[in-house]
Amino acid sequence: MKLTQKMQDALNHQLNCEMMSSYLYLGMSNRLIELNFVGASQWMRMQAEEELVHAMKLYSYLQDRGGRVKLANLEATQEAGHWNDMVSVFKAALAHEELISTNFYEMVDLALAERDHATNNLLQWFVAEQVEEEATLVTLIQKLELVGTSGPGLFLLDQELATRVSIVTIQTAP
Ligand code: OFO
Repeated sequence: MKLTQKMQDALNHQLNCEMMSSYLYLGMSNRLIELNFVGASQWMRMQAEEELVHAMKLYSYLQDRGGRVKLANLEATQEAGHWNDMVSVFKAALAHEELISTNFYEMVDLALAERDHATNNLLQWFVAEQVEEEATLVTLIQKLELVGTSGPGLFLLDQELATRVSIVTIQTAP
């Protein structure tokens, strides 16, 4: 069964949203370095890498189903300068993930309406992933609110965030 044009458009839109998520988190990672949170910056960089994996899942799926991949331009985030502390960065990330979750719910509605069970199956992986991503961010924000502006507390939390490892190996060395 071929993908409908509507479903192809939705998958391409989401593929580009995942690329944009990666770009957004890379900008956040950079901002966290400017704020001297090396661990949180590392955590966010790993998140940026993970979003690329999500994008590639959609990319491969479109190709596997005989669809046409359409890549869009990426826009740099305008808000970087407004994130003046760690908690506002993570709150912005949570707000972004909530939007992404809404996208997936709408795509599931479309897949069910079209009786496209293969796409629905793929989307269920993303729906579960979104639950995990939102829960992780909510927990982090709760910890940050608990710590407040305490220097030693923020230092320890930053160290904890530094332990996140990559799920992909992106070679940056020559
Ligand atoms: Fe791809 O999970 Fe975040 O956006």
